[in-house]
Amino acid sequence: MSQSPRPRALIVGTGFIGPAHLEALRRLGVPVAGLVERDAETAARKARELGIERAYPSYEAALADPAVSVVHLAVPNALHAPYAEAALAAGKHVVCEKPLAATSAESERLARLARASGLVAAVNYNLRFYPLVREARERVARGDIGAPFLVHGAYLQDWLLLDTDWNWRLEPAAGGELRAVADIGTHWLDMVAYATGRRIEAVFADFATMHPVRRRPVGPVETFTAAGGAPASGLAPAPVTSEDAAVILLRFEGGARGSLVVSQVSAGRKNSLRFEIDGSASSMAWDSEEPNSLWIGRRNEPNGLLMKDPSLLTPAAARLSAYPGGHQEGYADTIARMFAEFYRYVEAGDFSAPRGFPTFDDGHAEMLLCDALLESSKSGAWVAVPPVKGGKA
Ligand code: SOE
Repeated sequence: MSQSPRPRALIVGTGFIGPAHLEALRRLGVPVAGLVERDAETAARKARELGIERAYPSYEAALADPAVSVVHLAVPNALHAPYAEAALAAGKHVVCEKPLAATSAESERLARLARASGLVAAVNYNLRFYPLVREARERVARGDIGAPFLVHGAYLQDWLLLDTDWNWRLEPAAGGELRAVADIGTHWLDMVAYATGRRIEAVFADFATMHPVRRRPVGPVETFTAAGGAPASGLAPAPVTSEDAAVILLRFEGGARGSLVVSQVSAGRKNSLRFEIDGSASSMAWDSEEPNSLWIGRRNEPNGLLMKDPSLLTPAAARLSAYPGGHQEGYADTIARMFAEFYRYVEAGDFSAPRGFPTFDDGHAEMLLCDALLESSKSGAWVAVPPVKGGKA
């Protein structure tokens, strides 16, 4: 019996995260049709470096190729909406980096278009795919911790600590009006809503910009590049309007309260996402820099530390562990697991089935949260977060 060919992927953008998409696709055996970069020359160079067969001269040329069936968008945030819309219009499935769009008006439109398209559209909140994050979700759902009381934690980085640190994310035209909150805060918010199974209904936010004026290198800088002194091209003063950090209070559906500190200026915290969920029966805590253990807090018995070992996990979490216990899995594995779920779904072909990956609706939900956070930071008051209207995109 002949099998239908596997869907072929297109990678758009090869900065920090595009190569991570490529690595995950290769690990899953998904064929990559080619890549698109900001210009034909860069595309040809990157294709050579990454061992990709084809460099398309433009995004339009790639979308016109019937060999491409899934578009991976790893481009600056401002391009997500126009590029995702063009991909859907060309009949391609989409995996878009987060945040889904630069504004909630754009993400609302994308979610609507995705729903109407009959295609499959995902937003890469890959961190949900850590086995022990899934384990936390399963344990909350089966009642292990009782009623969630408190959800608290932080997402801290230090790669924008110095006033000479620069990246496109600092430019509202490329990154959007919000920065630390949209870039990493939404990962945390998505993760805890997913882990608790509870929507965030209201927020109170205090945003801070530690460097209102930075010294910007003349020329582009990749994400996570350390300053290491002035570049040969020189530095120019540049005003910054987006937040370096935020302190946030949360109210979850069902009554749980929460708090979150987001920062891209916390020395020594390279990429530290931590959360704790305290329930009426027990607590759980997880840290992305030690992702293969889940702390379990108990009142009348010794506390526990659950190591990632598929033989000890719930079936849903065990399925996300590619290796046996003691074999460390991390960030890159979450992307592979997320794409595995996405491509399994695309290949199964029943698009009315529930989707086990974050959809454009989930991406839009994060944009509505960002709006509420921004409004609260301006008004100094609690702001309600509206639910996503419609269905599952
Ligand atoms: C930069 O802050 C960044 O690369 C984010 O854009 C990613 O989503 C996060 O995983 C790591 O940090």
